[in-house]
Amino acid sequence: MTELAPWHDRSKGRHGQGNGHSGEGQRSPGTRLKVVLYNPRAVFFTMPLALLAIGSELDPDVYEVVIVDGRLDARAEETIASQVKGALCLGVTVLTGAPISDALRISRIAKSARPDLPVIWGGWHPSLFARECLVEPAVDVTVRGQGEETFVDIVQRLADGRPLDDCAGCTVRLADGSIQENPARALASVEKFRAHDYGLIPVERYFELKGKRQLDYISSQGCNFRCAFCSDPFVYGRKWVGLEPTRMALRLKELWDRYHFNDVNFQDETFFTKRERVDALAKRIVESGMKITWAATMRADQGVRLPDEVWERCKQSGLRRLLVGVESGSDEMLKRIAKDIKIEQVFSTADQMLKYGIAGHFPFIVGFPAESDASIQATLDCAKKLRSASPDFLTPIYYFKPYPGSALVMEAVERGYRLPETLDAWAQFDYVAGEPGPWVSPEKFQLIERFKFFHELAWERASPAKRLLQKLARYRCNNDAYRWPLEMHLTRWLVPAQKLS
Ligand code: B12
Ligand code: SF4
Repeated sequence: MTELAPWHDRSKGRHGQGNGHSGEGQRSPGTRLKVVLYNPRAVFFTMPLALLAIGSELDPDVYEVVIVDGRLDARAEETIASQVKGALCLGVTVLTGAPISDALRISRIAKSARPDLPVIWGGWHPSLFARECLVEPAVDVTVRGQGEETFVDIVQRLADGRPLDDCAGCTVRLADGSIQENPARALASVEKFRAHDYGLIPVERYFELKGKRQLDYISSQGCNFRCAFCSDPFVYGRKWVGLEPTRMALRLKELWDRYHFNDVNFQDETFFTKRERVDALAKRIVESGMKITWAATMRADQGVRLPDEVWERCKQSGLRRLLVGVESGSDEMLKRIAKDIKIEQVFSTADQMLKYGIAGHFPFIVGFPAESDASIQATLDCAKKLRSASPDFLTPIYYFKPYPGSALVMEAVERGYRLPETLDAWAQFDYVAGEPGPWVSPEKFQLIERFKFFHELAWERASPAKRLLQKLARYRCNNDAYRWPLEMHLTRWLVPAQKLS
């Protein structure tokens, strides 16, 4: 850095009081202070809810929030370089994997346009690697976990020229170049926060890119569970906070009147954590007269405990699809990964979904460290049983990848597994595609890939042209006969696989 920014040191005064700051980003009477936020490029067009959350929390009378989304703006570099002129700071949301390289690129561009600009990273990767992200000179501050209060605090301090070295919830590079991790900030109730201001983003553009009028909405943060492959317990400490249902239904109705969406995708980790909340929300949606469908996440144990009248009300209010993480078809493996569900609960929940005509997404993971062949086979059998129960039940199978911050990864690291060590290496880390970890043999990998292909084809709603192929696929699946997969090679040659991350 060419100049040490004022937030580094407590002894420096407010802007304009001889702190060496360039003066850009200060507020003159009648003008608002600009805060620029960036969402890195990604494959899907989910609305940038993290940026909506932190941007909406800033007082609109004082701050002008500009959200730039790399997925919407083909010239994001130029937009950022020009937007950061006169801005108070740049905030970037960062997921582990490919989004890191775009986040790095944009942060570096911003810094070269404005060397004095504070650049703040938040989101899942900085929450897991707060210190490591600060090795990058273009990043000045990282925010850990829930961001609303910490971001408001940071922005106000920057506006006042106050230092960040006692700002809870963030990690900062100090004036002497050392990195200081400030104490964590307690998880606040999401009810305290302002309603998300969708006016900060071009909602119609997201509808267009998604190809449907689907609103993304977040109704809670965190999760009470402890799955050993997931980073949520690490980031949110097994705590959960959710919006109160009556107010949420009113907010949704206001948004419906404004944007005329016909579907809501609740992006919560565990939407069904409090069944009374979901029940009340479903009732309010029905009473509001909104004509919508909705999709959300549910754990299999929650589905089993959900009374029939709540299933009924959810369906009536538009519930169309549930994502139920199964992870493994082996009860023994489920125990090992601390999923705290049983396979029989998955099937009971699936039965309820069939009964109420609700589609399902049941993701699985194979190739956990030292997973046995029998355990993998149990997963394939379970996926087959679910998938063949309905063409509306999808059973994607992913390979275990070491998600940072999870208990399984810490275990693997203790046993010698090496995680990427630099931000650039993390950026290369592909969670979804690519080779499985060292825990799946090449033969197993081949079998699983073939299984995935035939099993998907066997039970989909096939067009008449595909019926013959489908019959053949069913024969293969029913007999576990996956040798000489000519149909697979031919199809993949004609239709290359979609990129997922
Ligand atoms: C939508 C979503 C996506 C979208 C992202 C769209 C976008 N905006 O670019 C897409 C589909 C692209 C995606 C991709 C992936 N995702 Co995803 N995704 C989600 C999901 C469901 C919702 C995210 C969200 O908007 N949350 C709502 C906001 C309000 O919460 P938040 O993001 O946590 O933000 C808060 C704080 O983190 C913080 N914060 C966040 N950003 C910033 C920035 C600043 C400046 C500050 C100050 C604070 C701050 O403040 C916010 C408010 O409190 C989450 C689960 C969840 N419920 O969070 C998973 C989740 C984030 N994804 C995850 C994973 C694993 C993936 C994938 C690997 C694919 C997969 N298997 O799902 C890829 C990885 C990315 C890649 N390599 O491409 C993991 C986390 C992984 C990680 N370490 O980054 C999560 C937590 C799911 C899980 N439990 O496993 N994902
Ligand atoms: S996998 Fe789902 S239920 Fe398990 S800890 Fe993560 S968010 Fe919670």
